[in-house]
Amino acid sequence: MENKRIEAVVFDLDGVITDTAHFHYLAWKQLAQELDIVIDEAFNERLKGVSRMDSLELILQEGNRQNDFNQAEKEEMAAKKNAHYCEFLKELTPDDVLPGIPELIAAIQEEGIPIGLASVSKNAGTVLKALRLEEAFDYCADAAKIRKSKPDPEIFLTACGGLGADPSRSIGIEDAQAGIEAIKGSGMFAVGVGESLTKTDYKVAATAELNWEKMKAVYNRY
Ligand code: B16
Ligand code: MG
Repeated sequence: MENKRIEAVVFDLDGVITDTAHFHYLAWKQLAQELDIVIDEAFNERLKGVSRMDSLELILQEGNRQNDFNQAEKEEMAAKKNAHYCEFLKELTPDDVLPGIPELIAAIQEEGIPIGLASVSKNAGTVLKALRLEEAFDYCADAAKIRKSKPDPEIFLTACGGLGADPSRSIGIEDAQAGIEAIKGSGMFAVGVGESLTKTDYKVAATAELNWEKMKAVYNRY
């Protein structure tokens, strides 16, 4: 069977390239404690792929404090959380790239397929730098310019646009359900990392199982 053309592969960052979710969690937990709001790791699952301000809203709702603060106070709280988070990022090294990712990137590069990043994190550049992966990405969507959080397809469409790729001939890789919905909404082929994900076109349990040849075989049958 003839291979179908792949015009781009677009990666999510947190949960696919590296596990910064735990740092986000610790930083939010610290802020939540100051507000007398209790959050746990199960709640943190709901924050994956959700922007900083939207995450804050979810946390305030969790503590029934959504009407207690004005916009300026909310921005101050979000900045405080980000300062905690940036402290954790100082610990990040290339050893924190998730298993299987360097091999996958190398295999895609070998075929000359452009690689993009679709992270809603405004710290994505800092994270890629700490992982020494900035060179691997041909285009990173700028989180500051994205108006709608995942599950809206905007960030994946922006990444494909930046790479000059047709979304219907491109692959997106995500670990969050909101991210999978965003990929599908953009018309791309959705690769999911995580057993519990639904609506994926191809799913693996962990990044170590992300095999380029297998992924292409499923894409070709799609
Ligand atoms: P920041 P992704 C997302 O990254 C995280 O999953 C999410 O928990 C976080 O709130 C969001 O980035 C914004 O991050 O506060 O650094 O701008 O999964 O889209 O790579
Ligand atoms: Mg993610």
